[in-house]
Amino acid sequence: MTYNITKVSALEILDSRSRPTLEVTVELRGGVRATAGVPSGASTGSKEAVELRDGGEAFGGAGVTKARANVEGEIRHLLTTRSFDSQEELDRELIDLDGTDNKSRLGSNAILGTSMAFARAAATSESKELWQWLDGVPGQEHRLPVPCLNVLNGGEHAANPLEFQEFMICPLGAKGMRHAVRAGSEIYAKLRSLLVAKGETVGLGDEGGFAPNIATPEEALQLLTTAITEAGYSTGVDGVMIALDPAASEFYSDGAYHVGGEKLSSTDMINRYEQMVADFPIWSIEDGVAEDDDEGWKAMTTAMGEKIQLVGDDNFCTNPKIIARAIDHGIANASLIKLNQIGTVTETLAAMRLCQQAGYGQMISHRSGETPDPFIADFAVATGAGQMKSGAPARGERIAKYNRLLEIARHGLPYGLA
Ligand code: 2PG
Ligand code: MG
Repeated sequence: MTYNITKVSALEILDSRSRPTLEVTVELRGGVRATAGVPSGASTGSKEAVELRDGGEAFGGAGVTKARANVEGEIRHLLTTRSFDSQEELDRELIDLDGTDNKSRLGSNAILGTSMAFARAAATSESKELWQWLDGVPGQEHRLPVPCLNVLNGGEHAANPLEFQEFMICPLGAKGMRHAVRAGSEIYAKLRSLLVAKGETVGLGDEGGFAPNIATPEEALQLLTTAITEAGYSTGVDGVMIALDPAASEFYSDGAYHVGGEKLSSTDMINRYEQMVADFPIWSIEDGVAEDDDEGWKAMTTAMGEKIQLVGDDNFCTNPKIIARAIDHGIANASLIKLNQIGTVTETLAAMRLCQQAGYGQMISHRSGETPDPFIADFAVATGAGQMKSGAPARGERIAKYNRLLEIARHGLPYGLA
């Protein structure tokens, strides 16, 4: 198949946190046109591909008009003056055009928006669903992911005292997508009524989860476990489990973890997690220790890696080179997968293939700043990752992804972790 691109444009739009982001549109010869929205994070890893922001007065410096100009300048010129045979060819050309290691010249936002919009346009031009068109991961069949629903928010995503960023419920044992979403929604509603009964606020964090005035992770875990059982679900791999993303880099300073007023060493922190796993139905912990605490990562993997999933996010940045090194060093046993951390569809797939070969799990992820674009839902199905986090079962930009999975589920694909 050869793709001829006739038009490329970009627009500065707002993300779900009211910060500017890019929307890119690609049109193919024949008139098929597709658009993609670029996500953006708050608790970012230091080695993520670089979003180009304008600086200056407008939007507190967060504008993306320079990135927009790059799409409508150099990128448009590249895309409309030759043809492409594949996503990979297009992405490689974009990477070469940028010429830096971290996409800082043209901007990862400009490059990713183009990469995603092309994928969608190409799929549409062949009358395929995006998940059917996208390349996958050899050894992983098309499948519907377990939704990991972030129902309690803290850290950088909320103004409450809770240091841990995300408390997710994961219906591992659901019969299918519809049951999983229903469980998520019912537990979310139960959690809300438990908070109201305690006289807590039910204001929401950036990812749509509640952000009550809770001080310790254990209190949050207790609440969540109560919500699961009172909503009528069992805990366990046949029922609903909990996943955490403490995003520990954000509460790590001066060589210590600052949690609920306490100062913990790496070893203390890991012991604390082991106690949490003993007391609560936790099956996955992401970024349990800080991005640059390599010794902590190794110790945590040795202590807990046989029992639960340990996901690298801030330390991995969906970067195949970094993940390869981590695998060699026995760090984590799964990777978070965020397209905008690395900046093209092709490199994201490369990161996942590497994980698959090493027996590492892959959790597809949204960002705290999102648009209604459900791209990651299709991407999760295409790659057979088996798990995807997209925030709470509330707020338009979060449910766009879950609702898209409900749509895809009508094709009768298998559900859950492989
Ligand atoms: C994370 C993400 C998404 P952010 O840490 O995993 O939940 O947060 O997009 O703010 O980096
Ligand atoms: Mg994270």
